[in-house]
Amino acid sequence: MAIMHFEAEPYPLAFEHASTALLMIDMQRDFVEPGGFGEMLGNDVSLLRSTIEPCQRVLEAARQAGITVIHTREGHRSDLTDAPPSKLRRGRLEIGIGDKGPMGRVLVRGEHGHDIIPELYPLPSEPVIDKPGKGAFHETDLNLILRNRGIKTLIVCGVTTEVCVHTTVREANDRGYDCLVLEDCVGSYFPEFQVAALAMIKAQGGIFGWVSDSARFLAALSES
Ligand code: C5J
Repeated sequence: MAIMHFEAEPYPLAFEHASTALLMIDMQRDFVEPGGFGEMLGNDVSLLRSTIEPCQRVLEAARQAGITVIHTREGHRSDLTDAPPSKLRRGRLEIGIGDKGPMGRVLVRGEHGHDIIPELYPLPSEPVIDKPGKGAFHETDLNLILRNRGIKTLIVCGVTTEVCVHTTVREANDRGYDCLVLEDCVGSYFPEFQVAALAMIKAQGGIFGWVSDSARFLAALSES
């Protein structure tokens, strides 16, 4: 198949369908939906919800184009044995990881709030990576799946930009993947972090990767 290009900053990124994967990071109810854990902590979830529609368009286009789609969820075993004590203590929260929250036990696998929002729900054929950390490579089989499929380029969407998206992009970068982050498909509760996190990725000639948007992603796919 021909080599195509995504228009992006700091410069266009070459890609082939077969070696490209869409990574949808942590689009979970507890982070994104009103009434979830994120909102309970005082965050404005509308800043994250603005990503849903562009993510839907990107997800649909990737599926149509036959691009590998992989979803991630941050969360833990119900006995919390995979949660570092430091993570459980962090924040000194009254209701934190493993406690009964507004949508079930917070960030525990199998709970309502832990699952992916219906608008972006994975197809049965799409791998879902359950990750105990912020980065999607940490203590998961994501790298194995990507290598087995011959993936070299990652299109990255999801939440939150400066936490799980950034950590994953940095991990991917060190493992030799090219990452393209779609700026309207990643969201932060903190507008200033959104701006800074995206700037960091494309700075210094693309030190962690490339930044583009859903319109340019869709345009590149429609030309291919
Ligand atoms: C956070 C995430 N923010 N998915 N998780 O704790 O970014």
